[in-house]
Amino acid sequence: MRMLIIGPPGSGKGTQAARISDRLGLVAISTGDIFRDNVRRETPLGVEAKKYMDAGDFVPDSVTNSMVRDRLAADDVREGFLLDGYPRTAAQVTELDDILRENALTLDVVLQLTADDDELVQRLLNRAVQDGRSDDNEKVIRHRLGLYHDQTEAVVSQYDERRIVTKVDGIGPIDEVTERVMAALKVTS
Ligand code: B4P
Repeated sequence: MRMLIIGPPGSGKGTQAARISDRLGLVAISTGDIFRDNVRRETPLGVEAKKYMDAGDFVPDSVTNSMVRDRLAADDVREGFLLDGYPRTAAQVTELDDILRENALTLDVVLQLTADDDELVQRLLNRAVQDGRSDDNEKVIRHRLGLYHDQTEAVVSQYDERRIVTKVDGIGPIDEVTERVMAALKVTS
């Protein structure tokens, strides 16, 4: 299966992506995780990305697209992948279409996780206490949510027109959300 997981910050993308990739044996690729790993290692990509991430802005498409292009050219994704956090802009959708066409791959499912803004802010403020992520403070969280509504919802609409979106309610205990995801993907345990 080749799938995307899309949702607002805090909706459980990273949380559920780890569980889905475990259960289905898919290679999970999170652009946020790749950026954070580069920030930690202080690579040139990390130094560039950190400026945007700390402000809650999208890392520029030029940087993000080439990173994803390289990753999707690797052999381990040919049998299936779960892309988490990409695409987030209309331009990234176009780029992903090109990358998949060049690698003779198609997309099967776009999983959309939903949750309301107040719940999302609360979850991310909790994560700030637990993990100390530099982009989890209320001002930056609200900015990230605004970007999701302004730009990434349009991405979901594009995939909706292709009839490949499966919507799952992300509210509730994490295990319950996982079961909803598996049911929506028609995977039996
Ligand atoms: P991401 O790493 O994608 O960060 P995120 O949107 O906050 O989601 P994440 O996956 O981490 O959180 P989750 O919902 O699982 O991106 C970070 C930054 O990287 C972006 O702001 C941007 O700057 C940059 N970036 C990434 N991709 C990019 C792209 N394509 N283009 C440009 N820039 C890009 O979980 C959140 C919290 O909620 C966790 O603490 C979790 O424990 C909790 N939680 C999850 N499910 C829950 C549940 N059911 N109930 C209660 N709590 C729950």
